[in-house]
Amino acid sequence: MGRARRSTSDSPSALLIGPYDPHCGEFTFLAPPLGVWRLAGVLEAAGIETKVFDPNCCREPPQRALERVLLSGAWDIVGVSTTGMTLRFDLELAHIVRRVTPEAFIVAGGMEATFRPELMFELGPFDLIVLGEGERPLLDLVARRRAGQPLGGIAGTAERNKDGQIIRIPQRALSRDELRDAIYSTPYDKMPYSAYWERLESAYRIGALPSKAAREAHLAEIRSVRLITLNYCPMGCTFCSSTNFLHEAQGSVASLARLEADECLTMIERIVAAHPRVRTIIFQDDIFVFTRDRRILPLCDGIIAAKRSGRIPPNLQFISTNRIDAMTGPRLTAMKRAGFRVLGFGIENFSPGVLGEFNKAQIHRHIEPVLSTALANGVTPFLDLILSSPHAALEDVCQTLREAYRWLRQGCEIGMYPYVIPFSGAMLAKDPSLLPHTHYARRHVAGTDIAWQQPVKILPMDPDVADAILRMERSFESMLGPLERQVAHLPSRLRSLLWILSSLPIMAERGQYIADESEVRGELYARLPPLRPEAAPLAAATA
Ligand code: B12
Ligand code: SF4
Repeated sequence: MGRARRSTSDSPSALLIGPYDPHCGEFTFLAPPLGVWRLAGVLEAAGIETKVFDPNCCREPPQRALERVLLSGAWDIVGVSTTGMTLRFDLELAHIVRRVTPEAFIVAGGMEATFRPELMFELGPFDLIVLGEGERPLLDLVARRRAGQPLGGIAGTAERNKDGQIIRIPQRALSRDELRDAIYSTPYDKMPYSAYWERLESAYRIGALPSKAAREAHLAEIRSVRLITLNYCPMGCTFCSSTNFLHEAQGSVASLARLEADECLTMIERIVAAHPRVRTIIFQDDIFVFTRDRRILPLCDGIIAAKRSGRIPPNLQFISTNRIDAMTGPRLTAMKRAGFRVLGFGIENFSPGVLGEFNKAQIHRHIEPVLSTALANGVTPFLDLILSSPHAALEDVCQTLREAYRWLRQGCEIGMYPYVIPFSGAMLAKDPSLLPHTHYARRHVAGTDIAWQQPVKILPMDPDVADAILRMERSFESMLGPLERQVAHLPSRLRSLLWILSSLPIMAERGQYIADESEVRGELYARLPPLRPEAAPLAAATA
């Protein structure tokens, strides 16, 4: 494997760098990177001085801030977190680490590193790649450095031998107790949520919102803290990478593990103590409620009791992502009473055929009744949709657009994506029959001459459907650009209306009616946040 240096001291120190997205906030809310913070907590608990560098929350350009941090200490290990979406930026930071501290032992971890260790060695200056959960491999790595032992052969890593071959050493997933201990170690008191909230509040220009109610609603959205209580989701959707993450690292099927109801409550109380201004806790589990779930009702009862006894604020709210086929009337009622105000559902598509292709045909019959019951209970469903699949027909796309519009008008929030993104590790990304329909983008790592072709879209095989989707995307982007210059922030519901608006003429040309154009525009204008004073007439952007 690469360099094997000796530890610089008996109490080694680690610097962990979160995934870097210079455009963050564009799609979703900003938040401290949970993965590296959890690792930092675990390392600190083992007596290893650890610093998290969060490139998305710096006062100066992150590149300069990183240089400063690198020069401020003697780091035994520098860890770089990677995701597919952020890879080119993560690599930029990794190369800065190598340039500024040539002797550093640099490790890559996270989603992309786990699925593509060979790509990491090819594009990055890494000494070692960590596969899957970083806790055990990092502790082992530090212990060996302390003891001056060789760093090869650590379970949960991929290394390059002298011949340049990549050797993967699998590790088993954290057991339930190990996962609980890792979650308990997450240093919420050190995570700079307030700094994020302040940035978001000024980005949303909260003070300028017209009514107190509107301000409160936005604050509840912004002042949120993320908690993850599960190790992975076993649903096996074909477009999803995270469902395969632990299997990839273990080399076999990993066991499911999650916190019990009382352990969730312990974490909620800790978060409230660390961040008393928090309004919403977002359970960031891939899936929070399972079909045969024995946790949700006791958890709701526990939350209600904790609110009554003053252990947590009575107005604390919750958001979670759930299986729609796991939702029942009693569960929805209990969740509403406990303060769950938004429930995310990965609906993906309203066509049974496309759902079958995504390996989630079984959810179809639950969509209508669950969404209706949730809305009737005063809970807002947030639907994630993928408008097309590789085998989608035009009618599938149109059905999804029509249904999305119907549910949006009934009060659902919607996030829409036009096609499947071929995330490394997802089943669809590995399907050779889809390669001719996969589009690539040339990615360049700033500050280096490194570039590669990254897969970015899998388009429908039907050329007419692919053409419609691509034209919709161009039209969406041409409307989005000017709008984003005019309004402070464009939430998902508005983006979804823009997708629907952009589809209307393109589908009309194909004889498909989606919705009335003036009505869609009306819905869009009614939901728009305040315009910037210098804004040009809005209609120009969406005309
Ligand atoms: C929370 C979350 C978010 C939050 C992020 C909040 C935050 N800053 O923490 C928000 C809502 C902002 C978000 C947004 C998006 N997300 Co997201 N998100 C997640 C989710 C559900 C959980 C991530 C998490 O916190 N996991 C828990 C921690 C503990 O795990 P972890 O980060 O993986 O870290 C562990 C290991 O990976 C490893 N590790 C990680 N880093 C490092 C570094 C080193 C050095 C080492 C040794 C180890 C190591 O050790 C950690 C502890 O065991 C994942 C799904 C998942 N289950 O992971 C998707 C996921 C990461 N998101 C995904 C996507 C696609 C997005 C969006 C693009 C969605 C969109 N279209 O808008 C955006 C992109 C945002 C951006 N700017 O990059 C994809 C990424 C796919 C890929 N292969 O890249 C995922 C995997 C879901 C999926 N399969 O589709 N997301
Ligand atoms: S339900 Fe969500 S997290 Fe689970 S496999 Fe499907 S997309 Fe992935």
